[in-house]
Parts: sequence; C-alpha cells; structure tokens
Amino acid sequence: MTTLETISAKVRAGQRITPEEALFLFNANDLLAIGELAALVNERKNGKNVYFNVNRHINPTNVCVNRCAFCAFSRTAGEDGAYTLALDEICRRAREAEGEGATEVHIVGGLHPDLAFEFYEETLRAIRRTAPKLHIKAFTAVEIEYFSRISRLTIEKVLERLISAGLGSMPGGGAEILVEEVRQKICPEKISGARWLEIIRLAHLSGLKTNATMLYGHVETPADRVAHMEMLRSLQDETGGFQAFIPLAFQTENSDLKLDIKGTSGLDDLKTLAIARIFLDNFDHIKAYWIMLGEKIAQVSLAFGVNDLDGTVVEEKIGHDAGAKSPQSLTTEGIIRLIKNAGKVPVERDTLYHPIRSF
Ligand code: V47
Ligand code: SF4
Repeated sequence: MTTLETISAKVRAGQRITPEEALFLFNANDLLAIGELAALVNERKNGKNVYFNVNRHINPTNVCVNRCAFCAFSRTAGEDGAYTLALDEICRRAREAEGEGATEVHIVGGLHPDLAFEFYEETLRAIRRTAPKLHIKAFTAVEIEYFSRISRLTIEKVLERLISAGLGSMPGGGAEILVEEVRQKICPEKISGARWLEIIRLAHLSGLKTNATMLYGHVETPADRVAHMEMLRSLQDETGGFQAFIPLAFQTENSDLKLDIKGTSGLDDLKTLAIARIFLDNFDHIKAYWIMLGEKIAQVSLAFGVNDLDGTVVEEKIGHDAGAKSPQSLTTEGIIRLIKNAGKVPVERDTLYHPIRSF
C-alpha cells in the first residue's frame, strides 16, 4: 500500500517515484512532509545555491490567430490594444538590456497572421548585431510550428535557420497541460500536446536546450498534472535537453475561462512545486516564476525544493494582462535579498546555467 512513508523511503534511497505515487502526494494533506522531501532532493542536486539571471522579456506582438481561452495577452489583428513592435524598438530594448547588465533576452509573442518567417530571422540577426553579448532565448514550440507552416519549411529547417540567425535556446511556453482533453477546453486551436513534445524533441536533437512549463490552476485535475509531468520526464530520459521545469500559476483576470476560483492557493503552489521536484528526478532545476506566484510564495518555495527564481524580467505582459499582482520587474539587489533572507546562496547564472557570480 502506498503511504507517505513508503514514498519517503523511496525518495531518500534515490529511487524514482511512479505517477500513482505522485498522485498520492497531490491528494495528501501533509504539505510540510512533502516539502521536506522535495528540499532533500533539491539539496542533493544543488546544495544551497539558488539561481537567477539578469534578463529582459520582449513580446514583439500580441496579435495571435490562436486566441486560447486562458490568454488575456493576445488580440485579434485590428482589435483595440493590438500591437506589433518595430524592429528598431525591439533592438532598442535589447541594447538597453545589455547596457544594464542583462545576459539574456527572452522573446515570445503571438502567432501573427501577416508577418513572414523572415521577419523572425531578421529579428534575431538584428539583436545579435546590436547587442552581441546577449543570449537569445526565444520562441515556444507553438511558434516554431507556426513558422514551419507559414514558411512551408520543415521543423528541422526552421530550427537550423533560426540557430544560424542567433537563436541560443528556447523557453518552455505553450505546453499548458499536455493532456488532449484539457487542451480542447482551454486552447483548442493550439498544437496538440503530442506535437509540442515532438517539436521540443527536434529542438533538443538540433542541440538547443529548452525549458518546460505547466499552466495549472484552471480546469485540469491532479491526474492531468501528473500525466503532463510524466510525458516530460519520459522525453527528458530520451534527450536530456530540458533545463528547468516551470509551473505557471494561472492568473484569472480578463480570461474567457469562466472558473469558480480566483487563482491558485499558496498551498497548491507550494505543493505543486514540491511534487515536481520529487517526481522530475531527471530535471536539474525547478523554477518558481515569481511573476505568477508573487514574491512571497516564490521566496517560501525555496524551502520546498525550488532552486531557481528566473530573472529580473523588466517588463512583463502575459501575466499582468491577466491580473498578476507582482511587480513588473525585480532589481538584482531585490532578488539577492530575497534569496539571502531564505538562508540560501544567490548565484547569478547565464541562460545555460553557467555561474557568473555568487553573493
Ligand atoms: O505558454 C498565458 C502562460 C506562457 C496565462 O522558459 C499564463 O524560462 C498564467 O512560458 N496565467 C508564456 N500563465 C510564459 C512562459 C515562460 C515564462 C517565464 C519563463 C519561461 C522560461 C517561460 O504563459 C504561456 C502560457 O502557458 N500564460 N496566460 C495566465 N493568464
Ligand atoms: Fe496566442 Fe500564446 Fe496567447 Fe495562445 S497563449 S492566444 S498561442 S499568445
């Protein structure tokens, strides 16, 4: 019979837990016991180090043909609030970021009906010219698949051309919940979960590192979350190309999803991060994205298995358009203080987790 004790014994012995055991943890109430176990797993992997990076997000356009039900960021072309940044403006922001000590730009946007694939290649080239020191982490699997459709190039060719234009790695967005039944409810126009995994596999095979996200706290069940993580764990066994797992707490404002709840609870946030740390034994990093969690839960999560706080971000649209109450940006000093006050060692990293300096 599965109990917290049998799971704990397995984890302490360094064994992998099963999906059934992960589901058992979701249904268990002892948050502190789960957290302690997750903290142990993390301590073995990362010691007391907690990573962050100095980065800037740029969202070139919010015009998107998909219009996922949960997304408050996207607009239809011509609608009030629709925008597309000029290349000059994208470069200005990248240059400014580099000047302020950023090592990374994080670029994701909507699926624009009129921009050609060449625009995205040119964006990467232009950033590389104007801010050559920045690592460019850009485009979710959903965007890569869209580029392949609009250019009639294979996924492999799209990736090859983007890499030669300056793409350094890919973020983990677009995964939502990979279970098809859930996708049909929250993002029916989006590529399937199987296709998301296939594109990420091809990205890993082409040498790119990526992250993986999980949008939680909407219509999904704990079993869906476990199934999602199981798919990621299997792919990671195969490719080893994932760097961090990032659960994204659903922000409910301005969404077409009509839910009875107003966002995730702190308890659910911590439990989800802790179970992810225990279950995803082949991921090195679990990231608490403070934008969606708020600074306080993100800080507490450092005692529940988390070892990465993302970055300074500077301007955030996706969560804030959906009512996130966190600030738009944290200073480097602010992140360092937050980590130190949790009794951990802040380590500034680059996108590929090479340490830059510790504090
Ligand atoms: O794919 C959209 C999510 C994602 C909402 O890889 C929402 O380092 C919460 O993927 N409430 C994009 N989430 C952001 C993303 C990301 C962020 C930070 C770091 C990294 C990384 C990746 O945002 C989308 C979607 O899952 N999202 N709307 C919302 N209302
Ligand atoms: Fe478009 Fe992404 Fe928003 Fe879906 S989540 S509507 S694909 S921008």
